[in-house]
This record gives sequence, C-alpha cells and structure tokens, in this order.
Amino acid sequence: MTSLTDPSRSSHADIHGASAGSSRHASGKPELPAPVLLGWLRDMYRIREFETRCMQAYQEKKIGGFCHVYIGQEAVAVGCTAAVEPTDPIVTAYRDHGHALARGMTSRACMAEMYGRIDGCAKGKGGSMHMFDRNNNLFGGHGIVGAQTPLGAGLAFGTKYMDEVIDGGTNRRVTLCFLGDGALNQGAFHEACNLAGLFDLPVVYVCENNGYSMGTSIHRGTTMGHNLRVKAEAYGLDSMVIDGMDILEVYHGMKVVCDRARANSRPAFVDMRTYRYKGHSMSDPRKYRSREEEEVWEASDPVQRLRNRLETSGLLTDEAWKQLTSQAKAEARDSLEFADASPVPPLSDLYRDVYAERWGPYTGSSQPLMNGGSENTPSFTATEGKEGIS
Ligand SMILES: Cc1ncc(C[n+]2csc(CCOP(=O)(O)OP(=O)(O)O)c2C)c(N)n1
Ligand SMILES: [Mg+2]
Repeated sequence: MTSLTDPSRSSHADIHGASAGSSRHASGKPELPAPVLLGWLRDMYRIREFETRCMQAYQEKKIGGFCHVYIGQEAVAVGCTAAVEPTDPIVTAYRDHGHALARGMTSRACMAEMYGRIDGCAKGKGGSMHMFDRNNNLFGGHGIVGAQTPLGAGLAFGTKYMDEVIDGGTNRRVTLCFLGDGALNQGAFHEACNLAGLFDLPVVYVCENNGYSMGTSIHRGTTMGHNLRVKAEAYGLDSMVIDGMDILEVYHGMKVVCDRARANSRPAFVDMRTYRYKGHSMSDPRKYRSREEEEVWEASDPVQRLRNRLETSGLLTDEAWKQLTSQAKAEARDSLEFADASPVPPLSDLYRDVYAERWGPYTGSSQPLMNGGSENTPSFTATEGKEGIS
C-alpha cells in the first residue's frame, strides 16, 4: 500500500540531537539548526493552507458534517510534536487536522478523510473530527469533549506497563493528550488526572487554552480561568504556562515538561495560551467577541512570528519564503484533487472494521475480533513513522 506518511518533515533526530549538543542562546535555551526552524515554518504554513482549502471545500459542500479549523493554533501542534519522539502516543479532540499533519499524516489522507472517501486515514468513516494514524501513533480525533483525557491516561498506562513489565524499562514513552479549555470542566478530565497522579503515569495534558468553549469565554465558564495550574496541582501534576503563539516557547517549554515526565514517569499539565482565529466550527459567526480582540491575537501570529525571526537572522530569503508558500499551496490543491478522485466507500464497508462479537473475558492477551477489517493489534512499535497507515 502507498505510504500515507509525509516523508519530507523535519527529522526528530536532527532536532533532539541539536538540543543535546549545541551552543546556547543568552536565554540558556539550546540553539536550533536552521533546517529545523524552516521545517516548522513550513509545517505551520502547510496546516494553514490546508485548512483554508478545507473551509472553501466545506462551503462548496464537498465536506460534510462538523468541521473545526485550527487556524491560529498551529504552533501548538507543530511545537509539541517536535518535543516528543514519533513513538510517543498522541491523542486529541476534534480540532485535529493540525495534529494529524504535524504528526506526519499526508495532506492527501487527511483531506480524503474530510471528504469521507475511501483513501482517508479512517477509510472515510470518521471525517474531520476523527483523524487516526496508528503507524504514526496518533490515536484520534475525538468528538466528545474530554473523552480523550481518560484515553490519554490509558495510553500512558499501556506504555508504562509495556516498558516496566514487559520490556524491562528500556523504552520509556510519554503520551501527549491535547484538550480544549472547555474540557477542563468535564468529570472525565478530573478522573483521568486523579488516576494519572495516583499511578505515576507519564502523560502530559496540553490544554489548548484558546479562551473559548464554543461561544463561552473561559472566564464565564471556568473557575480559576486566570490560573489553571491550580487544577492540576490539586492532583499532584507538574504544571507550566506556555505562550502557544510562539513555537520556540512551545518547543522549549514542552521539551522540559516532556523530558521530565518521561524520566520520572510522572504526569504534567500545560496551560497553553493560544487563540483560534476562526469560529468554533464552520457555522459560527463569532458574535460573542470583538474584532478588536481578534486583531490583538492576530498581531502575534505564530507563522509571522517565526517568519520574521528567520528573516531578521538571515535564515529566510524572500525567494525561499515564496517557494515555501507556493509548495504548500500546491500540496493543498493536490490534496483536494486527490480527495475528489477517491471513491466513496461501498455500502458493504458499513460492516467492516466493526467488532464481530463482545470482547471478553480479558485474558491478558486476547484482542477483539474485527469483522472483515484490519487486524486489531496494539501498536507502540512504529519507529520513524515512515510506514503510513496500513
Ligand atoms: C460532552 C460534550 N458536551 C458538549 C459537546 C458540544 N461541544 C462540542 S465542542 C464544545 C466546546 C469545547 O470547547 P474547548 O474544549 O475549549 O475546545 P475548542 O473548541 O476551543 O478547541 C462543546 C461544548 C460535546 N461535543 N461533548
Ligand atoms: Mg477552547
């Protein structure tokens, strides 16, 4: 099967190797090589172009169902993904296109999924909110607010169990579990934090605090909105506030948090301050906030910030920027054409990849039987994430 993984992303070995052995800025933060920074700029821009096209395709009714774009928040997915290894599990909510592309899913597989077509990452059965990529260790894409937070604890439990009980402590992993600020008020999140604290689970909860849960501002709907760290501290989690509009802050902050979680097998919580430029979903006219507020956030745009930084330091020429943007535009256009040409799944697919019978009783090695679809084996084994989805 053709690879659905983008082969041209920045290599994790480059990034982590550099931060381990390079010179340091006056700030004490490790210097990062130019190709890594240019790769991040490219990935953030690719996500933005991709989603701009998604919005157009949605208006043309090529995409159905719900669609929540990530525009404005790109530094979070790209910076966080760079701070962990490709083998570390990631799970997120429904605003998930950025995470999928940052993790290495191709824009073709992502767009075909948006279109509900057979070449989509979930064979067209999931749509916008359910980006899954098992070989890149992306475990969704979840539509119920907060539902992914116990899954994050479960993934961390799974990797810890495999590491400590089965593999003899040789392959420590850390799970990244993204959630919106609205999910802070779900009981599931608090249960998950309690278990993570109790069981020493290596999971980092990244709260993408964009200030709104649909049309409700965080200060109207959430206690201690000005200091979310106290919620995590109540469960014994490490915590940090990070400027999610600056990819360097995201990367460096997350590197510290994730390395610590991995080394100590302890959970952590990050209040990642960010902003979504567009409405909650495609049908939101954003009447609950002012244009002035939006402009303040747009002035600290993550793509422009990194671009300016690279231009000022002579690492990005006008020509290179033009090339980067035109490649990203071409990639997004290509994904639309690919999705349009991909077949609609046959009706018989309704009965594939569903459980054939109830799973149980659990014997320690049993797996649920799947009806006519792929084998349902757990996978924490992907290496560099180059295999694509099988
Ligand atoms: C349990 C549950 N309640 C309500 C909803 C409806 N709903 C969908 S998105 C959303 C807002 C969540 O906001 P937030 O967690 O801040 O994420 P953001 O959209 O800002 O990324 C709500 C209430 C839902 N999907 N699930
Ligand atoms: Mg929110």
